[in-house]
Amino acid sequence: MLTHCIKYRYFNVINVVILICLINFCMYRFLDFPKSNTTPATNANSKSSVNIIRASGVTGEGSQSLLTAHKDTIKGNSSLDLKFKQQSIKPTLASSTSLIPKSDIATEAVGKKREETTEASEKSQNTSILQFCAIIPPKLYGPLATYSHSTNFKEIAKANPGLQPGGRSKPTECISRHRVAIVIPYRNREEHLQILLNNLHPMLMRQQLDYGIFVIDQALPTRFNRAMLMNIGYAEAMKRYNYQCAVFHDVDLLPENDRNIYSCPEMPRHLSAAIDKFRYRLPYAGIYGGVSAVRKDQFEKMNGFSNMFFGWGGEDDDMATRIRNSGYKITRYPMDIARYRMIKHTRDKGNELNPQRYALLKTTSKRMKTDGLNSLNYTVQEVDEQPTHLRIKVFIDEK
Ligand code: BGN
Repeated sequence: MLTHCIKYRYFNVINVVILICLINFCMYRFLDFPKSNTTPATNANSKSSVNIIRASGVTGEGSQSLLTAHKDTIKGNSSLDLKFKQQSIKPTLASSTSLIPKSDIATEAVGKKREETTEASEKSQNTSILQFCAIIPPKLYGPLATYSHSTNFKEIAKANPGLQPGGRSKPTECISRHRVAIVIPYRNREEHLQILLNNLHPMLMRQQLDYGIFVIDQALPTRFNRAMLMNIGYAEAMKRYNYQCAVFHDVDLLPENDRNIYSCPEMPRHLSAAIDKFRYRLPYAGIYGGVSAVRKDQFEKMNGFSNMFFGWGGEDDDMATRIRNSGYKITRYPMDIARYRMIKHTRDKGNELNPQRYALLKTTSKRMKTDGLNSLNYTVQEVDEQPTHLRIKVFIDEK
């Protein structure tokens, strides 16, 4: 009798367990409880990387893609370069196909050191309730159609709500991981600037950057000095905000993929590797012109660009040598991401080929300690806060 009772009680316990399992199953199956592997992206506070990311919003309504993260390089505690390969895309809407990213997504995880500086800035911004933005911005499209029409700066600002005077913006939904100064060397190309900003602002906002646009406008009559204007833009930007990173941007290059993130990874990055003018191929391995990104500490270690290249050509090659001499390496996103369309134009007056560039390039290693940020000399003539950018007009002397 006793053994019978014990058996019966066990039987009841088993029944209760089965019942609980059934209830759990029903709740998860039919009530759509959150599942742990569908987290949209890593939170900045978590130091680990996510392997499977459901990228809703990337491929358009009704379609989802699974992105698998591959750790490319892991060096101790330093930042990781993550490369995200798209595994499968099943578009359910024909109209959404133009928004489907057809290639690798590229972004970078932030190293421990950088996270610490961002955390410090969070405190100073008094935004402690906000979380850091996801490592992979959630609203990227991938390949982009470029806009070719020029609208005035006021209209561009109107079309991009949230843009602050002087071309400043940062996400409101989260704390940006990247404080980026975008520096555009400039002279007499208003239409191109309008076209560029029309393309750039929406993309930078989707990339959830904390950024400002600095247009450095060289006064006549001296020959155009692209590299020196970039040094000036860097110096002026750093006076105004605690930027971590600078992106140097030619006014005639329009990005064709918003996965080309305008932030600064572990090594200097040549962002415009594939330009339509060069049939989307690298003209030569060491090319560094067009659009490039470099971290503050690295740029300072290299003493910035040279100030001695007046006229067209060679200043980027000089920088490529500075990068190598400082122990860095030029990195690039895959060619289907680092894509740009160049606005067609004729050579500007005052920017003729620089005949001295070959001689200058022979002396880079000797010059770089004394020719650069530490020898920068210019006069600011005007600071003009436009709705879409800060235009700084400068005079530079050609000695
Ligand atoms: C190179 C220029 C670069 C320019 C690229 C692409 C020189 C130096 C003499 C070898 N370099 O020829 O400055 O970015 O073409 O246009 O002219």
